[in-house]
Amino acid sequence: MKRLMSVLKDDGVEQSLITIIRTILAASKELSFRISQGELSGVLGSTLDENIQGEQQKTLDVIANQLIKELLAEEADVKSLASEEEEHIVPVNETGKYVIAFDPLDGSSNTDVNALIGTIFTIFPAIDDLAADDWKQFNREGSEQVCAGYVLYGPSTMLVLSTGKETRGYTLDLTHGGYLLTHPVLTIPQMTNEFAINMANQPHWHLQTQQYIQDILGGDKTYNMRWNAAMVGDVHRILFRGGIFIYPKDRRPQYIEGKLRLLYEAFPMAMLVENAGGKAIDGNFSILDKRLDTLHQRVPVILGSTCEVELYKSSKSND
Ligand code: FDP
Repeated sequence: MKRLMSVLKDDGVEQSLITIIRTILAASKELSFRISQGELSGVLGSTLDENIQGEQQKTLDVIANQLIKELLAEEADVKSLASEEEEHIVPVNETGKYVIAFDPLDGSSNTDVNALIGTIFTIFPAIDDLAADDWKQFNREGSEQVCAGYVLYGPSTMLVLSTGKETRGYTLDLTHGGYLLTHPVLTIPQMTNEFAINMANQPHWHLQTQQYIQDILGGDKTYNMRWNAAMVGDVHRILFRGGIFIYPKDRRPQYIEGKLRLLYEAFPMAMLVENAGGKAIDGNFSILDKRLDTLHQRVPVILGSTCEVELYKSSKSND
């Protein structure tokens, strides 16, 4: 089995980008170890603080953020960082070639129940004539990403990564401590009978989502519902088995633009899904064509098997 580094070299990824990916993964290995120790590691539970999104922070959110930030801050080729857990962007190095955004711990509500959680990240080329502390470093379109990936801390730790070509899957080999290529090309099956949505939000949905769910449940095909409460877990299943993941906007004031964050959740997942032959939209438009307007901007996310995403898109949306 090939090691990650030789796959990246064969894919023609430039050395400075490889070094940054390696650094993120060094943090992921440390996190994987601590998470696997569960209660014994002393990293579970909540802090008494809230993050910038007004959500209660878990101890692991804070540790993961600190670890990734500190390791990346030592890299000469990193210009700026953005994180779900940081209100503002973090300037690193004026001459850095890349800017990186990450969700240090996706699916926080799963940490205390020993269920799926992950780290999501995205990398853009830095803009030379903007300072490292200028948030416009991230005022970008999804299609400008040069690398997107996530690490899933599950029964095994897996990395799913794309540097512009195929979306590939790697498994952390605990015997030598490196990621090995176990899934050279991930291709999302087009036909599916699985959907992932938080059905408890149904009373608040707009017509498009109501219509789509009503149509598939009332149609000839039998569907199954799956919900991990962690986007990484749901997207991972879809990359392997097909299906559709929906986190729509709804009528509640705090969900007017959905729940998920465009920069460090929707952009990277959209790149991984589209490079695996699937589709990712906000209901009408491609997520990769969207431009980030504010650092922690939210967006509705509908992604997965192309046919199913197209079906959602064509559902009535006149409200
Ligand atoms: P979490 O808040 O636990 O970090 O990132 C947002 C997210 O998890 C997604 O990973 C997940 O899909 C979603 O929120 C879960 O939302 P619900 O609370 O509606 O289940």
